[in-house]
Amino acid sequence: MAEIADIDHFPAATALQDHGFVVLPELLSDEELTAAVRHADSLLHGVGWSDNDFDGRRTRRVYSLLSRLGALEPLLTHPVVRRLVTARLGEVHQFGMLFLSAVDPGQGSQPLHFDAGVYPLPGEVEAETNVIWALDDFTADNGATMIAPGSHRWPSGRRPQQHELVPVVMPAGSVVVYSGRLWHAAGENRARTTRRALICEHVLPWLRPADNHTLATGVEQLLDLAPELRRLAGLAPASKYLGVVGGQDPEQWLLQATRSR
Ligand SMILES: O=C(O)CCC(=O)C(=O)O
Repeated sequence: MAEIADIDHFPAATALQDHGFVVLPELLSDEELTAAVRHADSLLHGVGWSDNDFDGRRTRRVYSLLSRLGALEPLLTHPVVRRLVTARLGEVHQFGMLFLSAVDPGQGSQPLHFDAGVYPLPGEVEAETNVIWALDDFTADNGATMIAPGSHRWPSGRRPQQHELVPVVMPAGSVVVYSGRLWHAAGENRARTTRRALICEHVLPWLRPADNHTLATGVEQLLDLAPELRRLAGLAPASKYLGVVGGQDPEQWLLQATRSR
């Protein structure tokens, strides 16, 4: 089983660097977890199974969450997770895909992959650091994410063998933070209950994120977000010359444009 780190006595950032993942157990209070699960359920309500083998034909997914974060917001801004992601990607980075994933009973294993595989970059570039929040207990039977520890350092083309995979077993309210180069997949759900998770990708600021947050969220709702989230949604320029609007910081530009309406 995947190692569970005690953040107080274990350098989580070093574990993430060395093993390609770190599990932080029970970061949420009971109240935060209950509220997050209730909100996740309201978003998942009425959503059908995905229509493709990768997302899972017995899996329900909700994408583009920024305009309806509700009680999921504290998970996206959790200080320990933010610190770890920042340690990997630097102060300025942005969200990749953000989604809820409810793996229902009968769902088989997801195809193995590493998330940063969408970017044609050399292996030594740490382009992406991702986060899976367990909204249910993750068990070896109910579809806990399967990971191949250390695979973030494997040469390109090496794929995990079955015996190299371990389930990320963790109680609800815990989180696994992992490198975008770590091989993994949602596990098979052989249990009778659903495994719900919030999955948050983070990528370097000069990459195109998997989701178009500006269009998906809408300008008015971007402005309603907390400044930290707004900038994670892509409003922070990567540099003085990359990601600007007419030479200006997009957030400042947007604030001025809406003020002068
Ligand atoms: O749900 C999970 O455990 C992992 C999902 C995943 O890796 C993905 O869809 O890219």
